[in-house]
Amino acid sequence: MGSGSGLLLIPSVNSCLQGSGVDVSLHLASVVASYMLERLSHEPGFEEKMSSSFREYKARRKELMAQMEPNSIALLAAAPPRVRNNDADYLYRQSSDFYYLTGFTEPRALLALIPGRKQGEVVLFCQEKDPQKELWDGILLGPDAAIEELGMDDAFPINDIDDILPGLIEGRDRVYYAMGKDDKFDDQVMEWVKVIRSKSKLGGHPPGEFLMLDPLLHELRLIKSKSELKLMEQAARISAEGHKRAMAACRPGCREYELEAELLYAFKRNGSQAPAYTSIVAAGDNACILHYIENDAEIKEGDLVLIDAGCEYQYYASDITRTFPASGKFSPEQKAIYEIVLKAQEAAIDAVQPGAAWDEPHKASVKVITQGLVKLGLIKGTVAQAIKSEAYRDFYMHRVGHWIGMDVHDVGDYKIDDDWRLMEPGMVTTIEPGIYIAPNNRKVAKKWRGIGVRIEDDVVVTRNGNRVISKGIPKTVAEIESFMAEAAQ
Ligand SMILES: [Mn+2]
Repeated sequence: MGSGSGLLLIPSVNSCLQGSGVDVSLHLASVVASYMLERLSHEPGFEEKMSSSFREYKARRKELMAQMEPNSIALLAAAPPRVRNNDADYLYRQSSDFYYLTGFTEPRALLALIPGRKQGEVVLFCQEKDPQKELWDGILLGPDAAIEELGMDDAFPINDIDDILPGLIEGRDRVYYAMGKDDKFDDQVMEWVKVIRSKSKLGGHPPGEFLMLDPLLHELRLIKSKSELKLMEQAARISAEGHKRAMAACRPGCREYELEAELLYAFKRNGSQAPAYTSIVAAGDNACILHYIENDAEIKEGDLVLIDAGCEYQYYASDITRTFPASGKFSPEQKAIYEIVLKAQEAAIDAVQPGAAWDEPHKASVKVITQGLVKLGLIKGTVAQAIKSEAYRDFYMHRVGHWIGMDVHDVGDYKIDDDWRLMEPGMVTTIEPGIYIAPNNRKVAKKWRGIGVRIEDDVVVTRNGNRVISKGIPKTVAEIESFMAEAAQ
């Protein structure tokens, strides 16, 4: 990095351009970009942060390559941009797998990992520098800088890929890629293989085996490093802020989307790029619809409001649910159901332990929920019978949680062969039991109908037990009621 204050850069370069006749705005774009980089580089910890993440991506590629079969190549494509309507795209988001191995956020790129290749094992194809395109769409890294800044052994323009990649595949026995996920990419890989095949009479050697890349890569992603956990903690902190804002802003008579706006404000305001998934803000009966996302109903006095929302922060997700009374005070029935779900969540969190089977937290939640519902008379018979007959499923129809990481429903198997896998330090799971009493459930007294409660937190498996990273949001009945009373003043 250059020395001195970045602020001085702009006037001096501007004066150089005077009378040169070149497109000033174009130059200005790249000047501003280097100015931003210059400024960032003076922030404390920048160099260290850059080099430590650089090392981490490199270590991940090494680890993956070490697990690949001999004489193989792995191909990973960047996520394609997606059209929303006409010529407007959805906000671009890099594929988690691709980002995990590169830290590279541009579309139209492909990573090839070729263990043992003497001229370089890690090869990137990406968009070339293009001043005209960059003026419209932003700065591109380009192959030359990719070698330096991403630690690639080699990099080529993506437009040359059809000429170069078949040569890299040729002679390799096996190709790893994400088969069957993207038709276009599947076709593309086969096109490259065809090119090699067409030359086979001349001694070309096409690969004989195609393997899923996912199992190897996703096992790596399942165990989070310290720096990944830091990002997940930051995502959870921001989401917690959003949940508190929404809870504090809730008044009977307002609309669900007004609370969603509070969440989104907190996310963006704190540097999150986007929600990790579409937020659920469900009042009253809507809370019994598991994936309710309309978020446009009026919130009424006496409703419970269920909010399931979490932001993504630097490619890491959070996923948090809180349920609270619109008026700030639980009715006796709402409170009774809420207390059961809370107890179930506590039991399930306690069951998150290294060496415990993935199913243990779910079983713990089923037990507490069934006990509670039997006690309230919502389920008939004994607890043991009701667990066996799965009577609880009328009220609790989903599992207690899922892996969370770069994807909100993160990668990684839940079973190994036919057995639930054992939890290990560095795995992160949500714990989110719920009870939903359908508004039209005629088997229960009317006063219970339409109550929907879910409580969800993000939990890390540690060496000695677990750690909840979604902290600081009111959760007990007393905490919620006093928080809302205070906010109402
Ligand atoms: Mn979840």
